[in-house]
Amino acid sequence: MSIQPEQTQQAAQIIDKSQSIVILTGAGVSAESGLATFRDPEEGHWSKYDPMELATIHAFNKDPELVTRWYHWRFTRARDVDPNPGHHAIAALQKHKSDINQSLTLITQNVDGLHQRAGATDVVEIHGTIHTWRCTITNKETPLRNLSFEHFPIPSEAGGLMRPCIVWFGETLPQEALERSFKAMAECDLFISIGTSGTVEPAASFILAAKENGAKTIEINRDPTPNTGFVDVALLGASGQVLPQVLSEIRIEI
Ligand code: BV8
Repeated sequence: MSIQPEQTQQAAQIIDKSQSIVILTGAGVSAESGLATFRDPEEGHWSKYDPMELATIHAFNKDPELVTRWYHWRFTRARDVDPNPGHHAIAALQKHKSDINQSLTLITQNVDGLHQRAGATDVVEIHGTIHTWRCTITNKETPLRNLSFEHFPIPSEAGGLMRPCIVWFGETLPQEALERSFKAMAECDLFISIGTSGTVEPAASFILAAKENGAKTIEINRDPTPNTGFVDVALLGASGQVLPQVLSEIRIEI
């Protein structure tokens, strides 16, 4: 089902008029960079593992070598790909809104760091980041680029192990990220959900909270989600193609 031009124009007009925007992104935004999403099948060696099983403290405690290898592989993938036009469009919109003294808060469920590499700033990483790891005993954090992968799992100086600073299923989200998210949602007049299946809580409920606070809602996603039926505008397509089209309607160049 292709997107009608009037839908793109309607989304562009809402974005142009909005003074305080929240964008929530998920793995779909990084798909056109070549990174697998959570619910699309992964090719190759890792296809036999379920991310929902591996992204848990239980899996790490049971087989720290396997989980460390999985995250090392995901880190090398994220390091070796580039942001796509969808990331650049979001960064360009954030800069445009900032230049005219309006606000755009970018909240991402992704841990790949591609938004920042595309120029986005103050990104709220509600599920943490793959680029920083911490000691399981002292919680001392170290950038992954400073760690050596001679051994899997990675021993820490304190005699524990290093784990990624990522929020695993069953773990609570970083307090500061949650506070920034709830404040932005309470104040926004537009909430845009991009590239997420809307299945992981509490992020999946953010769009509802914003809508209940009176914000307009836009979804840009390749497939329908549980939110598609109630958003003001649903653009079904690839974010790397749709976002530049929407921004070109309001003359924002990427
Ligand atoms: C919490 C880091 C409080 C890991 C992630 C039982 C016990 C404990 C908790 C729960 C429980 N039951 C339920 C829960 C809550 C649980 C949850 O929601 N589970 C779900 C699965 C039912 N949540 C939690 O555990 C959270 N913590 O609740 O703490 C607590 C604590 C204890 C007890 C109770 C409560 C923590 C959740 C965070 C987990 N960590 N990531 C890692 O990255 O390795 S979540 C993980 O899923 C990623 O962050 C990912 O981003 C996120 C959501 O997935 P999506 O991003 O949406 O990706 P997905 O593949 O699903 O969809 C991609 C979409 O893109 C698709 O719709 C596709 O159509 C679209 N797409 C594809 N290509 C494109 C595209 N769109 C546009 N353009 C394209 N080109």
